[in-house]
Amino acid sequence: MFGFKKKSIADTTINSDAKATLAERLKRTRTGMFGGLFKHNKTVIDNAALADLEDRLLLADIGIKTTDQIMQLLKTDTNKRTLKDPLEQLKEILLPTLQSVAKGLTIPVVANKPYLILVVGVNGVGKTTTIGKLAKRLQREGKTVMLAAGDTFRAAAIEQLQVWGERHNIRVVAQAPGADSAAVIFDALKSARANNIDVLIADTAGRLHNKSNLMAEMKKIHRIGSKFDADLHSEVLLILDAGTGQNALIQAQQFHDIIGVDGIVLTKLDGTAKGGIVFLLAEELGIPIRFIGVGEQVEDLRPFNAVEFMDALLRDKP
Ligand SMILES: Nc1nc2c(ncn2[C@@H]2O[C@H](COP(=O)(O)OP(=O)(O)OP(=O)(O)O)[C@@H](O)[C@H]2O)c(=O)[nH]1
Ligand SMILES: [Mg+2]
Repeated sequence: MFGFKKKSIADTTINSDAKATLAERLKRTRTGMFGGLFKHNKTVIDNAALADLEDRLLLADIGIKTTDQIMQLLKTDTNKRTLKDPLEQLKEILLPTLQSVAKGLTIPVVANKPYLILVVGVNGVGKTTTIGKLAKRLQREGKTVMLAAGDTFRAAAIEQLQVWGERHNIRVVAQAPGADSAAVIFDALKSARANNIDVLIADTAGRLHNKSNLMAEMKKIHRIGSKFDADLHSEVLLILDAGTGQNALIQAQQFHDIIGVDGIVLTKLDGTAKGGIVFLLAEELGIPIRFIGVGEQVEDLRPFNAVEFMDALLRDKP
C-alpha cells in the first residue's frame, strides 16, 4: 500500500456528470451489496437468495458483525416466508451505525486563526484532489483559504497543488522538492496568520521511502501546529480510498494510533463495489466521517449525510 505510482496532474473540473444523483454514484456498491434482491421490493426471500446476499455483503467489506445482524433479521423474517418492507428493515439496522459517525466539519470562529486542516493518507487515495475540492467549498462558504504544499517528497506533488491554486486563485505556500515538510507547514501557518486567513489546508506525503519513515514524518508534522501556537485549532483529516476495502480500515487504524484522526473523507465511492467499508469504519473506529468523494468534480465532495447515503444505497431512484 506504500508502493510507487506514476501520476498526472489532477484536474478537478473535468469528467463525470455533475447532476448525477448520489444513488447513481453509488450504483456499484448498491448492486454489489444487494444485487437484484430488493429491486422490485421483493418480499419473499428463499435460502439461495439469502446465501447470495451474505456473500455480497461480505465482498462489499461491510464487515462480519453487520452482515450477521442483517442475516439474523432476514432469517427470522423469512421463516415466516415474507418480509414486511425489507428496505425499511435494512435501513433500521444500518442507519444508526452511519448516524453515529456522520458529523460534518465545523470550523470554529476564533481569534487565533488559521484553522489548520492537516490532510493525511497513503499515496493515491485522493488527498490533493480532496484538498482542492474542500478549498473551493470553504471559499464558497465565505472563508479565506490558503494551501500548504506539505508533500515535498515529489516535485509533481508540489506542482499539482500549485496548478490547482493558480487555477482557482488560492494561495499556495510551497518550497523546493525535498524541503522539510513540517517547515513548509510552519511557514504557511505564519503566512496565514499574517494574512488573517481563516483556514490553512496542508497536503502531506502519502509515501516516503518506507512506512516507518512516513509515520515518523507524520508525528513530526503533527507537532508543528502546537509548536506554532499551543492553542491552535486544527483537525487531522484522513483520506481513505473506498476502493481499497478493508485496507482502508487498516490505514485508518495506523494513522489513528500514530497521530490521532479527527475526521475521515472516504473517496472514490463512485468507482467501487466496496463502499460497504463505510459501515466497517463506523463500526470499528467510530471516527467522524466528514465527507465522501463520489467523483472528480468540486461538487463531488459531499458532506456525509447518513440518511441520504442509506437511501441512495437501498434505492436506485432518489
Ligand atoms: N472517481 C473518483 N476519483 C477520485 C476521487 N477522489 C480522487 N480521485 C482521483 O484519484 C486520483 C488520485 O488523487 P490524488 O488527489 O492525486 O491522490 P493523493 O492522495 O494526493 O496521491 P499522492 O499525492 O500520490 O499521495 C486522481 O486521479 C483523482 O482525480 C473520487 O472521489 N472519485
Ligand atoms: Mg497528492
